[in-house]
Amino acid sequence: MADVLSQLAVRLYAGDAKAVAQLTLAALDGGLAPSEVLDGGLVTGMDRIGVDFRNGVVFVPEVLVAARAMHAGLDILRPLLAQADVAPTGKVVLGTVVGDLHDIGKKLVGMMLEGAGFNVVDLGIDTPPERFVEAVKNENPDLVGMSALLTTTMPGMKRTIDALARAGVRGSVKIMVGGAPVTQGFAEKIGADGYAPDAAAAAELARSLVGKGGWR
Ligand code: B1M
Repeated sequence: MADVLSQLAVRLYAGDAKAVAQLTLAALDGGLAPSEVLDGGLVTGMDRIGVDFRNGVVFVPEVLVAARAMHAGLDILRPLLAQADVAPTGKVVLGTVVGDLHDIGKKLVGMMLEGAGFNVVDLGIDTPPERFVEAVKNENPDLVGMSALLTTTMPGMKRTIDALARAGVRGSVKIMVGGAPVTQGFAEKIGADGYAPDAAAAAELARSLVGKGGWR
């Protein structure tokens, strides 16, 4: 069975959705628990692609194809995990800030977070502060993630943090920010809890912000 899991991670890395679905079913048929298939196969494969993406070994298209393959496995596991009551790593409300229409990087971050076991609520693009506030109140997440690709929309991150504070919910979430023009210094200046330069680092940061360590 260990062989099926390592095959699963390899085929996920290669973006072979059909094989990932077949191997996920084979692992379950072989008696593995859904959580073992998730951790030992899907998350392991996503971890590898995340690290290689960060190191410039693979690029955006490969990550997108691998994430699609991960979904082929997740679609099979999701109902079984829900039945088994396996707790996710945490819940993240994610969005591109107000005025900003860029979403490729944010989607990658969302996929890596899912790969790290998070339940992701994606608010999409051009997300005003009030939408983040509403989502925090309704979804009760552990984390809020904001993405900005324009220097002109970065102030939307600070406005969102201020709005969360005014609504009395700032203390209930950790806030992480990212996007090409965003820096660690900017994140500190606006009072975010963390900054990540890329999608793999975002998943690693999210895990540490919820107290679940870095990569497994
Ligand atoms: Co726009 N654009 N764009 N654009 N665009 C940039 C960002 C720009 C740098 C191009 C340039 O001039 N060289 C420039 C910004 C300049 C600046 O402000 N410094 C720019 C501009 C000016 C504009 C417009 C104003 C152009 C115009 O209309 N005159 C306009 C603005 C629209 C708006 O948002 N209101 C505009 C529009 C567009 C398109 C719609 C055409 C399209 C977006 C399509 C889409 O996203 N669906 C687009 C694109 C594609 C780009 C470039 C070419 C590529 C962005 C991208 O997807 N990168 C970009 C130039 C460039 O970056 N080379 C550019 C790939 C992606 C994987 O990387 O998004 O950085 P990235 O995400 C990374 C990290 O940043 C990080 O992880 C990701 C994965 O590693 N990350 C996070 C991202 N979010 C994170 C969140 C986290 C943690 C990490 O925690 C929550």
